[in-house]
Amino acid sequence: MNSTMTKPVAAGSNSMLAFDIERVREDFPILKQTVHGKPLVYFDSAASAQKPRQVIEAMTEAYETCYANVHRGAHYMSQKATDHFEEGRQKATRFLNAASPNEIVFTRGGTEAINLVASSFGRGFLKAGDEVIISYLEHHSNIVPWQILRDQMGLVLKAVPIAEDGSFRFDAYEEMVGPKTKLVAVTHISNSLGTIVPVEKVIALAHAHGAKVLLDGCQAVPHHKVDVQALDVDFYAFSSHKIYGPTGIGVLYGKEDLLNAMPPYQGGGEMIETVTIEKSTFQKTPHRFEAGTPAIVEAIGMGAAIDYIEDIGYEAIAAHEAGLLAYATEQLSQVEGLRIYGTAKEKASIISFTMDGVHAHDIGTIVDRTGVAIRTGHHCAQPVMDRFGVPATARASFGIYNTREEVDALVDALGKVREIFGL
Ligand code: C6P
Repeated sequence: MNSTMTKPVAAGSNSMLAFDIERVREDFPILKQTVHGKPLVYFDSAASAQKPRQVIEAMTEAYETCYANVHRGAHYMSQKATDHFEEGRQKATRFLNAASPNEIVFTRGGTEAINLVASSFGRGFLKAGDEVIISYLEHHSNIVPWQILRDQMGLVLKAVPIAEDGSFRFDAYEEMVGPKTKLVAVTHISNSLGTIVPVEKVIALAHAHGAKVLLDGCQAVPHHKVDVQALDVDFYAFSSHKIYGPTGIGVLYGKEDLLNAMPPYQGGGEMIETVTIEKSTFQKTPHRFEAGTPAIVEAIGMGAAIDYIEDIGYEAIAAHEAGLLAYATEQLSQVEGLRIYGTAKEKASIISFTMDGVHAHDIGTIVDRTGVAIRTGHHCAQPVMDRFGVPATARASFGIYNTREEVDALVDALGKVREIFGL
């Protein structure tokens, strides 16, 4: 271990006095594992991030001390569980700087949050001939729901192309958006290339045409502070498991008036005011959209993950990850025959690459034998692969616990790939 691992790499006003990578790594028990006899190097945080002890302990404690169903029982334990569950919503409110907890709808994850908007806003506010704009950078979760809705309702679906460096073609978007545009649904940061989309400009232009905006923030919130009020965005979706929290829960942020005007998404317990056999009336947001028993302990765990990120501070996280990305880009660029996809000036925490003469899956398998975990394939973003004419890439994605030494381990492993393939 050399000195760069122990040196504080950043200090921010809200952050720990100094960002201490060793201390951060201590929080993640899984990082002590060895894989194939080698220390685990986890470069797959975009697929799902590892969990700090603080999250694991908060969830264990919830099961051991305050578990019951929420919003249902008059008994002590149900009220205690409800308080902790709703505290998770308060934390998510603070996390996104939403105006009210009523704007935070718990979902199963980012995918369900987007489907909720497609289904509910779509049925409530769109009609045949209306236009929805997405982009070629999208994860399948922000493509397929709109295709389904298009086919059901006769909508027109348009997609903003990607430039050669992987950036969002704002010039093309300017041409595309118009009076028929009713919704712009784009990613905040691309999960396959790391491109940061200029969402402020995207939102301003959409609003100038009277269109609403949904941002898919799944790949953004692990890395950047998001302020939904400053953005003036209408909907924002993210998953807990990518911010060091548990799976099975995510958030749909929506402006309160808009959510209250939207029809329910699913019917069931807890989302109603009254039910007779003839008809039902519905609660206001957020309960209107939360039918059935929710992910109770997961909401508590997500709250702990939010606390964890905020304790470290986004300033420190961004500085650490930017340093890592720059270092990894420089080191990987020196590997012969390696091509990086997505070189936009504004990008975060992802390096997607191919190697001449080697399939991405072979890269993944060989580096795994050295303990390095990366994702290979289309990353649920096939239109991005098509844009660059490749079936798959290898993707290294970075989180708060990664180090430059781990990048060196990846570079060594790629040397082995070249050796095995006789390159
Ligand atoms: N991307 C990746 O390896 P869910 O699966 O609902 O938690 O999140 C879906 C999703 C939506 N949008 C973006 C930008 C995403 O990155 C993801 C999840 C993971 O890149 C798993 S496919």
